[in-house]
Amino acid sequence: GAHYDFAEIQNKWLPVWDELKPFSTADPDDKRPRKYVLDMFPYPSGDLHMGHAEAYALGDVIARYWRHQGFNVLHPIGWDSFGLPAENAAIKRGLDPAGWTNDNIAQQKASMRRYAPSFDWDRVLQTSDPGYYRWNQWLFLQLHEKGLAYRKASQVNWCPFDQTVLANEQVVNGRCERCDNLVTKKKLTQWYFRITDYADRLLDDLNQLEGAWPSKVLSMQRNWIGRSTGADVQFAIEGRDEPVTVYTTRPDTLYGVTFMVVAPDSDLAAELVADVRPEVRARFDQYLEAVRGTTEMDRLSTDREKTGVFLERHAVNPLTGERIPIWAADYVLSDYGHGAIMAVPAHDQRDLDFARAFDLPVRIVVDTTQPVTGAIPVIHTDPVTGEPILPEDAPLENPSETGVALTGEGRLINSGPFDGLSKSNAIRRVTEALQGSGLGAPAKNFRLRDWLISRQRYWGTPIPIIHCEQCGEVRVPESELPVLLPPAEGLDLQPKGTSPLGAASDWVNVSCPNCGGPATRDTDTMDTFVDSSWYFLRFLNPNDPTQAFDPKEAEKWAPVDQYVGGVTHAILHLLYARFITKVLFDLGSISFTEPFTALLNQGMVLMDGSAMSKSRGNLVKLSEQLDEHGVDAVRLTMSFAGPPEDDIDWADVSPAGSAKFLARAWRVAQDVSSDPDVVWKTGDPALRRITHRFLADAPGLVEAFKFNVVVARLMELVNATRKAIDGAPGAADAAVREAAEVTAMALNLFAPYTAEDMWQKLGYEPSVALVPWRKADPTLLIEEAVTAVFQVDGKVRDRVEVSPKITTDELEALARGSEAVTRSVGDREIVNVIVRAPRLVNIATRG
Ligand code: ANZ
Ligand code: ZN
Repeated sequence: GAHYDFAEIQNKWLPVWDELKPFSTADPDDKRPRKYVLDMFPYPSGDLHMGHAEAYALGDVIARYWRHQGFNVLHPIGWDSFGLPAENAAIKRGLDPAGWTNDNIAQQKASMRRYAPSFDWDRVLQTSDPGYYRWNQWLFLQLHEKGLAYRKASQVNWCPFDQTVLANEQVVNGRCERCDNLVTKKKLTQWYFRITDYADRLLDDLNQLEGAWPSKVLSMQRNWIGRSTGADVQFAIEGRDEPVTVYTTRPDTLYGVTFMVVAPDSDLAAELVADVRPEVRARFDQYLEAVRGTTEMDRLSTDREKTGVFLERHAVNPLTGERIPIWAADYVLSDYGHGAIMAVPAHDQRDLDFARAFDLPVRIVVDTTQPVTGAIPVIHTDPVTGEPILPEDAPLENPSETGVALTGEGRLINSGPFDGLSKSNAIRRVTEALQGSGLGAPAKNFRLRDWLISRQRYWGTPIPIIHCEQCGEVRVPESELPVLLPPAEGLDLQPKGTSPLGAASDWVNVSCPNCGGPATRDTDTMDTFVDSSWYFLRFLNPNDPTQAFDPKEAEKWAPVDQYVGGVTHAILHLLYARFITKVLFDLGSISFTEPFTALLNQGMVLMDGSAMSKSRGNLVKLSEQLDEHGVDAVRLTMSFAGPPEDDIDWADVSPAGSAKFLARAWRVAQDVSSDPDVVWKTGDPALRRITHRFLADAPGLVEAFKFNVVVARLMELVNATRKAIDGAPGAADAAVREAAEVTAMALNLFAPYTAEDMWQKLGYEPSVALVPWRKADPTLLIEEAVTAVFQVDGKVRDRVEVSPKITTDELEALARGSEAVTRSVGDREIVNVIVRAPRLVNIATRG
């Protein structure tokens, strides 16, 4: 048409691309170097929304960019289609989760095709497909064989609303991540993956990602893994044969221990109260009851009032032989360290709060006013005179009075042979002393827990284990995979704490693969984070029925060069994918240890400053935006709104403005000479300089994710081209054509439909997406400069390169600022300054 009609352009090019498959990665003989650009795959929980639109627009800028740079770019898409959202929605509507899921996938797929990210549509996968989840089962078997998948009975996080177990990661501020109800505890036998075996590597390998992953994500991962180093120390217990081991990060404070605390919900506490006085026992039981209903967050909180029960039992300090009381208190957790601590109220805030609440002694063993070698002592100043108080004069304040524990550096006191040592030396020496007498050893602990992977829900991968009375846990032979989910029909999917699969008796009852005797299938399904922990490898051969992934293809494509997705997955998903990658490395299946070489977290799309939601009534529907403004305008708006990491407030951006710009760019192509064989060199140099500056700068800007700046520069280029068309040198000039071609090529990053249409108007075949990035001509990048001469009393004192457009004032300021000029003037008086911009300044002096 003669005017820009986005709908017409979309309808024209979509079938052409379907036919042409410009983003196919099927050719095994493709000689281009490779890049793997991956967007986090979506849950099919409804149609695509604005958040998807942002993520897929930004990821596509990167994928398209690398193609222009001559790379064979793998940019696949799939669906994370198992899990609670599908199941809950299916229950609510009385539908089969499979059918509901597939309908949503079909809808999302249609929307995605129209939205036109440069996906390779021949590599689609969905995790609820047996062809996919059988490899989850395969992976499970590998972990089981290595002892990395195991069952244990333990207190688990339990969501009473979803009636399901939650991983620690899915508990946010004591509430269920999905439904926001308070999480409680329940004792259940569950499947775990032994991710804690990999804690050190998961932590240490983060260093490799420094600079390539957002630093915020790196520190969230580090905190989550939470490595702490210290010592295990053994305390003898009166009336008990075995000592109790405690974990401490401060063995240097051992002389300051005044009591011991055990977690009320630990096995140790249960044993210690087994034969105490009935009154104590009763008090303890009552306390335990209350503790059971308290969240971990509250238990660890420092501002909560301390509670506890004295057990009327005693421990013995291994170094001093001192007898100390044993208490049970909820600020000690049963599943960290050994579930028991040595309490040092003078130097630990929670111990101090507890000691003050129950009137227990406080003994200072580190003088925190003493300077330590290597550390700069804090100089206190007298509040009245302002005079410095020398360190040795600073008062050592008593924590039992101030309520503030002394946690800083210092030197040991009241610690027998260790007196005078600095904290760090003392930590080493006390640990050595304990080790020498067999009463302790260096130790470390992690905040990270093993990954709880079993769920008592229907819509997930069945765990490929058969329970046999004779043989115990038996792995389903690989040849019998997949263990198919039984049909949902006839099963009650309502959550009730046991898996709905248990009711599928034909499915559950099998003969043992080992002895042939009667046996039953495990009825739990896997956490969907298992599905997404390795999906990036399945894209390499998504339809291969013989293996999870082809190691040769992994060698070619993996790891992922650029991963793009929301910061909501900064801990869980990324940690699990990193773990499974290391397991696969150890199995010899892949040769790399980190799955995602670089990571970009896009911000959120907000509306009027807050997250969009149906309940808030501020939902902006993507489909309506696409109908109103067109795909390209919405995509361009996502890139132009600001740095990709920042949130976009849809109330503050203008897709209409984007559409206007696209029309303007499109009309440039329309107005340009139809002869593609012009000689660039003959073009107008001023316009060519703008074009080539853009060509030179854009790659660095894209690689630094400054997409908004690239768009702004593109707007500048289009404006300059329009000026050249409407005035001098006119539409027929070669520079105009060159600028239009560069615009079409670069616009492909942000607005592929418009770009393709422009490309055709300029006389070329599709697809513009495969055009090599035009080389910037270096001779056009040099800004012209002239040499200005600075004289003092007629003698040349300095020369500087300046712009030919420099103003008189600017040039004079430069001259007065010149060091050579200032030196030459000395302390004589300046009586006259003559400026002839851009070439000369003469300063006349007297005196
Ligand atoms: C004595 C001590 C003195 C401690 C002192 C600290 C300061 P991170 O860094 O998190 O590993 N602790 C050990 N096990 C615990 C548990 N199950 N529940 C609650 N607290 C526990 O913290 C380790 C420190 O937390 C340990 O070092 C212990 O207190 C406490 F001036 O031992 B410390
Ligand atoms: Zn058996």
